[in-house]
Amino acid sequence: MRVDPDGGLTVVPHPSDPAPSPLLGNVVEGLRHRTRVARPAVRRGWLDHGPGPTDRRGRDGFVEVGWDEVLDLLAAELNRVRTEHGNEAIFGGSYGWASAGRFHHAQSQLHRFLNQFGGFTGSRNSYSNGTSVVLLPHVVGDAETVLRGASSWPTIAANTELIVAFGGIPAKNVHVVPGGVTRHGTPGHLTALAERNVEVALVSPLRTDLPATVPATWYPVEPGTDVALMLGLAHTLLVGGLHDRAFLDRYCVGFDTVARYLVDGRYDADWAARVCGIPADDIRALARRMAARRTLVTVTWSLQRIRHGEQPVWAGLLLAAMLGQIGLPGGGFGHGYGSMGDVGDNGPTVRLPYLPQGTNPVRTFIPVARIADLLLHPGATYDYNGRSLTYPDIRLVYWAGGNPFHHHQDLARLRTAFGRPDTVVVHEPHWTATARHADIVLPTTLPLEREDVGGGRRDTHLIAMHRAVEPYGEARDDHHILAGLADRLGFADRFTEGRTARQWLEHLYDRWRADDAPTFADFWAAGGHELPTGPSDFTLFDRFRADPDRSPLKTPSGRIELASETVAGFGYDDCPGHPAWLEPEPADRRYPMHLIANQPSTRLHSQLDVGPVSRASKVDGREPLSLHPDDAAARGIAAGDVVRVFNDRGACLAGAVLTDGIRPGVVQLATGAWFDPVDTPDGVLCVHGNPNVLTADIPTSRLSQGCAGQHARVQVERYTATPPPVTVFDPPAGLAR
Ligand SMILES: Nc1nc2c(c(=O)[nH]1)N[C@H]1C(S)=C(S)[C@@H](COP(=O)(O)OP(=O)(O)OC[C@H]3O[C@@H](n4cnc5c(=O)[nH]c(N)nc54)[C@H](O)[C@@H]3O)O[C@H]1N2
Ligand SMILES: Nc1nc2c(c(=O)[nH]1)N[C@H]1C(S)=C(S)[C@@H](COP(=O)(O)OP(=O)(O)OC[C@H]3O[C@@H](n4cnc5c(=O)[nH]c(N)nc54)[C@H](O)[C@@H]3O)O[C@H]1N2
Ligand SMILES: [Mo]
Repeated sequence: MRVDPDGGLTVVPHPSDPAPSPLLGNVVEGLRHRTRVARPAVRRGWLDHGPGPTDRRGRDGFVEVGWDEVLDLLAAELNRVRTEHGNEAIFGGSYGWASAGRFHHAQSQLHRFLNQFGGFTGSRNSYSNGTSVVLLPHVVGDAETVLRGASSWPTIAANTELIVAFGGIPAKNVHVVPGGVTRHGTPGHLTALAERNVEVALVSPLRTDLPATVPATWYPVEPGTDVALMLGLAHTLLVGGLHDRAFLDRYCVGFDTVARYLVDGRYDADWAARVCGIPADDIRALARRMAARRTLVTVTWSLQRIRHGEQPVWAGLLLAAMLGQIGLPGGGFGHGYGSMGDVGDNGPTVRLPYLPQGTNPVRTFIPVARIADLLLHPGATYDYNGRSLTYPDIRLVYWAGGNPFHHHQDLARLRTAFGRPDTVVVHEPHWTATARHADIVLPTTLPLEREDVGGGRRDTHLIAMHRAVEPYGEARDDHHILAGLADRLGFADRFTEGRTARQWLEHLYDRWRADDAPTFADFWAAGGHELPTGPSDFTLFDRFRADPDRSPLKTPSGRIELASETVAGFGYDDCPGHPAWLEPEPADRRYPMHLIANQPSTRLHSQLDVGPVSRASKVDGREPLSLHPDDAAARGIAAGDVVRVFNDRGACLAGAVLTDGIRPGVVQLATGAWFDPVDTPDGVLCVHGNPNVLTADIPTSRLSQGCAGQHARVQVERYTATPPPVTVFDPPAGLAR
């Protein structure tokens, strides 16, 4: 970031970054946009009537109040809830991506605060890969083996002959890593694939899920049917004797169970073709190519973010095991190439400084995507990974650094759920939909308004994040806000340990610093520190391959479990004991189109949707919906038209973009347009284009209870009435002082 002579700001990429992220273009305008929260604000109904369930959240006006007053009110309310209902009644999971920076990480700050306050009901896993991290321990012992144990991009470029990429390798996603990326390496690695003529089988309804420069065959699969394709490939390998029996015997258990399933169920290429829409001859030919080459089977995280999302991951591992190349350079199985910038990256692996959070005295948690069920069904029991859990009775919801009205499914249902607690508290820099559904909104700074130490997973540098501008309005750092509350609640000394924010940075840095790293003062003055390089490839599967008896996996058998007695023992019909074809959401004649709600290419989730890069992608101010020209013609839709996308759960408006790079019958609407709801007789209408009004709030399965938000069944029509204006890029109406 550079401050220009006229006081303007310019984003200057790191000098060593070969491919700066286009998302940086949203930062400067987002910083001073009129949707910034300037002062603490309290919902009028909460001020007038006090805490309690209400359907007014998201509909009432707000009253601005001073910091002292709002912190007094909030401290008293925290005390009331703790005294009357216990700490378990506070939900502080607070899932979300907040912003870069190791100290001012909002969720870490909130968890430290709530732990010291006596604890809170938390959440586990992520929306990103919350299904895989529950499944994979049963199959390969731990999730890290797969998520961080695969070949690096240079190893792939040097060894791999064929990548079978389920979900593709979408270049739009690789600029992003939690905590940040100094050097964006993956775009260059993708170019290297093209130069080395690595062949890619792109399995996706969208042609854009692989850069056009990489040589590819496109298999435009029907959404949600990858498992059928995988089983058809596996069946072809099996009956053709193309599978590696020696590998399966030595390194896996359960193959016979799966083989019987494939044969008895006649899951052959002809069956697969009927389900997934790829011709049977193409499936058989692809299976033969896979067996003849050094082949990497990859599955993006999106494929586990659907109903029965465990299955594509398990079936992908099955395919790779049958090829016998797991643990060979550039072969085997990968998960998340193209989902996140650090997957396949070969940067350092050093630990980064972090804020100690202490421990949570409350053991109660939810799998993260069960937030609406938690609020709606206190006392209800449900299954999770072999356990039976009970939802506690939540009275206070505290969110800092996330946007559930971005990330959760079925937003009309979430609205109802947010009506249930007594009090909802949100720390936010912007008037997001979540802030608008809160009782108490506390304005927080953005990273450019404070000092921090930055670094992401496998990052090459630790960055001294200097302050570039003064905080907006009366915004305060999350840490400062929580310190003020801790002071009122009597534990400020424990929370701050007597340090200023700057002293915390120095303290965390010194605790982290190895002997050869510069002193904090030198690090701060230099603006950063290049981290020592780590191993370029992980060796978890290599070691297992070298000697499975001496380096067994952490599964019950020590082997790859292609069938798991543990999972079978849970008795879940929606996640049996081996990879299986389970019907997706049943087709509904009223909603014939498949919606793909994937990550946006022009922003990070909902963040900085007000910025120019994000806005430039909109069609007349509404989120673009991609559809095939044939589907458009059948509906009288022309490019640029406002369309209504709807199902039984709700509706949204979007702007039509026509492309033949999408499978007919499929439409694509990225996540992240700020939710802009209008109440209509038919239910909620988001006039801006947020797909989560359409997605179902269902778990992937009883095993992992993961997020299944990637898909929905919808209908699309031309919107002929005068479309209501998008108002969410203005501060909320009825904001009074
Ligand atoms: N339909 C559908 N839904 C999905 C997905 C999908 O594929 N389809 N994907 C899911 C996935 S993988 C994810 S990870 C989630 C992402 O969901 P989130 O992580 O909740 O989304 P963000 O928009 O990144 O929300 C971060 C919020 O933190 C705020 N913020 C930024 N900096 C600070 C700070 O310093 N302090 C505080 N207090 N706040 C700050 C931002 O303004 C923003 O509102 O979405 C999920 N939702
Ligand atoms: N620019 C940008 N990059 C991001 C993010 C962002 O918000 N913006 N978010 C980051 C985060 S938190 C995460 S978790 C990752 C998520 O990484 P992913 O979950 O992998 O990303 P998505 O873009 O949701 O999905 C990838 C592709 O899967 C394809 N797909 C969807 N359904 C199917 C299907 O049934 N079959 C097949 N074969 N393909 C399908 C879609 O066409 C989609 O483009 O992205 C990260 N990167
Ligand atoms: Mo994510």
